[in-house]
Amino acid sequence: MKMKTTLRCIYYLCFVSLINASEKIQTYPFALPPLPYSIHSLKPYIDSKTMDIHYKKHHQGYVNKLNEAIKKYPNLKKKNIVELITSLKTLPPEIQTSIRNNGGGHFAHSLYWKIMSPYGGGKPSGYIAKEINKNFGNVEKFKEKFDNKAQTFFGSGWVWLCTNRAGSLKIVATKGHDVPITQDLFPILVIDVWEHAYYLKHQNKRSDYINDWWNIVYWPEVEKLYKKYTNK
Ligand code: MN3
Repeated sequence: MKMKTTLRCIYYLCFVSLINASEKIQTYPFALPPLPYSIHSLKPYIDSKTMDIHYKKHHQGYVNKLNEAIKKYPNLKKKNIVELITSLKTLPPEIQTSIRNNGGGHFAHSLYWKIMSPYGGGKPSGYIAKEINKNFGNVEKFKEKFDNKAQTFFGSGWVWLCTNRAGSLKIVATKGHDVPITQDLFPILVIDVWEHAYYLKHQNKRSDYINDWWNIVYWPEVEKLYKKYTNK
């Protein structure tokens, strides 16, 4: 039993350090990650106003509330975002919901900004393309499956492409700000399907937003994350 617990601890520490290796380690007070492009540069696929409100109001709001929740707990101030959201059940009960929603929101949005770029779009290549072909048949079939999940997802949430350590890919949808990060599931691509991500430009037409979004998906970043998590 003790051996099992020890092994689990080692596994968890490896998992956290693997995540840390690819995420800039940040602890309290959390801050908005700098955008790797201007708020205007994802046009025409995402308009400036949507970017501005989404990044500076929505994401900033989650960051503020996350900091507010942690403020009174000195022992949590040393924990990074992955440690916080993967140890929810061990946190003080009164802040679990806030960390789940605002911490999850901070993690999800940080990845969302990172995997988009004005230089994005086109077809994936290299390891990630090979793995997409292996898991889904080809890129078109993968996109079809991903699109379908994103289009049919009811309400507010996220659709993710995740890898396990062995490099197998999986499309996962989560509600609200839940994040599919576990000891063997690492997110490498994500689309925000909350209405605030597209309503100003695309109104109720989520499928138009998804079609536009593929033009700004920055595959080199997706592949970079894939390689780090799978050690390729
Ligand atoms: Mn959002």
